[in-house]
Amino acid sequence: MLIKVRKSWEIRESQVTPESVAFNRRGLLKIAGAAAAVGVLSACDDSPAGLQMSGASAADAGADPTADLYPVMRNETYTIDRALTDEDIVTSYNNYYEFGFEKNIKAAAQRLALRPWEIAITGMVERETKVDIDTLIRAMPLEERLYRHRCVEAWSFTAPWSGFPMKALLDYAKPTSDATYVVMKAFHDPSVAGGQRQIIYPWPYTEGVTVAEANNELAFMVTGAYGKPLQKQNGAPLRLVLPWKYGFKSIKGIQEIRFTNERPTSYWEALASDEYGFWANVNPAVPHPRWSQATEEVLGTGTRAPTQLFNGYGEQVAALYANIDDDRLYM
Ligand SMILES: Nc1nc2c(c(=O)[nH]1)N[C@H]1C(S)=C(S)[C@@H](COP(=O)(O)O)O[C@H]1N2
Ligand SMILES: [Mo]
Repeated sequence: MLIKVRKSWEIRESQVTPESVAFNRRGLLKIAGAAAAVGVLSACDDSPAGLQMSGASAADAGADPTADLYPVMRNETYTIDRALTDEDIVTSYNNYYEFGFEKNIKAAAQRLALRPWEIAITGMVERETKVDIDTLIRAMPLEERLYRHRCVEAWSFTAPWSGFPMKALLDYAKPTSDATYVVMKAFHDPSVAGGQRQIIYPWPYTEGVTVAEANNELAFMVTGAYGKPLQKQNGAPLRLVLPWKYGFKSIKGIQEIRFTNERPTSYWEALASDEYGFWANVNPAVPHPRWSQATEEVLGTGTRAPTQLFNGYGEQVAALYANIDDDRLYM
């Protein structure tokens, strides 16, 4: 579906996702006067997504070069008290705004070529470098973890992710002692990602965490899911997963990892800082300005469940925030 630029009184929340509603209201209306005058602005002019399959590059038509690594050993420390969500749901109900503002971006995402793919390690590190994704994945200690995922839009799922602790990435990257934040940037290629042709969005998608959060045992760099290499719509070849934070922190399609001592402004924060903050820790007691966070729709079950503080991971992460004086830890 196209996202139309409506006058603010014409926007109906049921037609778009909450995150894109925020965008329409807070960002787009302010700065897209010219586009609005023309009438329609498409968030994804690749839609309907299914028409774009043939655009996939020959470069990655073959098998994933890391396929032999999967399945990886499960780390039983990270299990969950809920049933795993069906793979079909997790791989076809996605947020990936580069490819559109609806949940059905799976087909459009197939245009992204996954090889060659380099990860740039930049900023406050012993030595800035670029590493080929296959070299990096093969150098990392891969394992499987079962994690809950909680989107800020109040839906959730449980998935078996494969990947490596973010701490292992920091050991590899060797940040200097001055670095206090890790900033990650996604790929930027408007020729394959229709959403990125809307230049008023703050592309590339950017996210960041403190170095202390990155070193927390739960912070996980994901390269696979359901015992296979990660699919494009889930953020292949490399994404972050931070299970105690709202899902928008878990950036997909990473190409740059930058170490800095300045707190970054993330994508959603740039669009609507009064709705999406830097910390974004899950808390059922702190409502989003436009909806409650008390419960969540558990995908595939037809039921809602109570949301838990830190998405149930308080034991591992609460200490990170004990001495932080910021009343916006939970948005
Ligand atoms: N690059 C990028 N990463 C992203 C997003 C995005 O739009 N672009 N959406 C985020 C949001 S809002 C969520 S809920 C999760 C969804 O991950 P999934 O589609 O694998 O479930 O990805 C996050 N990572
Ligand atoms: Mo999300």
